[in-house]
Amino acid sequence: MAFELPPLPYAYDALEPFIDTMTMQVHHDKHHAAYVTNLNKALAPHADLSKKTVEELISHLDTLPQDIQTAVRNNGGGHFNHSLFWQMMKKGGGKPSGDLAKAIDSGFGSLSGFQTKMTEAATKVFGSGWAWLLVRDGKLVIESSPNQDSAIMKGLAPGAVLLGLDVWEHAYYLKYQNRRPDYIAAWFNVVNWDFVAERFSRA
Ligand code: MN3
Repeated sequence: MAFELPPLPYAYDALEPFIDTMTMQVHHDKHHAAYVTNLNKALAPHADLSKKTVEELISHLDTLPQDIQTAVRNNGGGHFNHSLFWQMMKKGGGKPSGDLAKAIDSGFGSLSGFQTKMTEAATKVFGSGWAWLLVRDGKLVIESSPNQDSAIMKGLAPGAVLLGLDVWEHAYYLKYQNRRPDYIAAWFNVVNWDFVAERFSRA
């Protein structure tokens, strides 16, 4: 079974004015689609790997045939990250509630303290990459990764990935050009906190 591009869980214009329609179209239909296509291409000669999930593949990169490790890292990582990313956003966003809100307050002082730290991590990514909210050793932590790397490539459980912010230029350049900080500030308006809370409760 080849991997497939999951449909966007809302309309292309749902995140306006924070994330523009054209960016969503190109990001989902072209960039994410290309990760899926290239992942399938890399796996095609390896029928024995066809039953694995993308999480299984990228959690054990060093067990894969050496000639496809880089392709699976980049494109499997891209597929895993973006499949989550679309669900991590929604129109209207909202606020963290319940146990997640408590954990954010105790970990970062407040929601605004969290936003400051997340903004710092996302701003500091040099070139292409992501900022992440993760559960590590039972605590909320903010980290960043280059390219399409994920913490699950280094042993973190997939469910411990709570929230991710894509700071590749393709995620914002059409609307924000070089103003990554403006994109980051806008993105907080569309964070799907219900989705994050649900992942947190299971992590
Ligand atoms: Mn992207």
